[in-house]
Amino acid sequence: MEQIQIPFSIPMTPEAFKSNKFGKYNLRKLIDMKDHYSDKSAVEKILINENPIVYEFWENEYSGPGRGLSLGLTCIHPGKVGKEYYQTKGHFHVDNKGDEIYNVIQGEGLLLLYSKAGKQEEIRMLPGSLYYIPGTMAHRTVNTGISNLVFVSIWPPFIDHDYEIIVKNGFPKLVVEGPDGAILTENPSFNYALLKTQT
Ligand code: PAN
Ligand code: ZN
Repeated sequence: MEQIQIPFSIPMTPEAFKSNKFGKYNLRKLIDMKDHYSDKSAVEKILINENPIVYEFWENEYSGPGRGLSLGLTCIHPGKVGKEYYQTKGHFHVDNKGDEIYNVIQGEGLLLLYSKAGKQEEIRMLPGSLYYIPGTMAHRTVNTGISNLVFVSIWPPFIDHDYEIIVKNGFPKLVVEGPDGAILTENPSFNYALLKTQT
């Protein structure tokens, strides 16, 4: 990929990242996400007629001299699979290395976090707020609103993402539609014991 000249500036919008071909583009449609929803029959039902975009993100890995920073932008579309809201796959940073910062630009959502040591947290995401994610905690974002959830992320370069344990085990909490909006429920398939075998 072409090295971006620094210094630079770019508007924090999906349109700007798209039109500037800024970073590597990743598209996640429902078919790619089918193992990440607990209601498998709801997934299959939607896929009979369509394969909607769940989220897209751009990643610009710094590869210049010295100690740079990588950055990206994520746009999660609004929507639900059964009662579960559209969400990212979520991942650990390999070797627990590399903290990360998210800055919400638009929309509303929830940031789900947990560590292999048993710590877990769920934080509301609102425009204008910044979120510090320790490298030890898996993180997933969920769009609980009716418009796109857009956020910028910044991380030290070349962090590898581990998605495998999340596919097997999910997150401790599910985010589902309640009578007055999003609520958190326990994920019945989540098993901390499975994590003990991981480093
Ligand atoms: C983010 C995520 C992005 C997409 O840039 O990679 O929001 O989520 P998934 O990677 O879980 O599909 C980040 O946390 N980078 O480290
Ligand atoms: Zn991350």
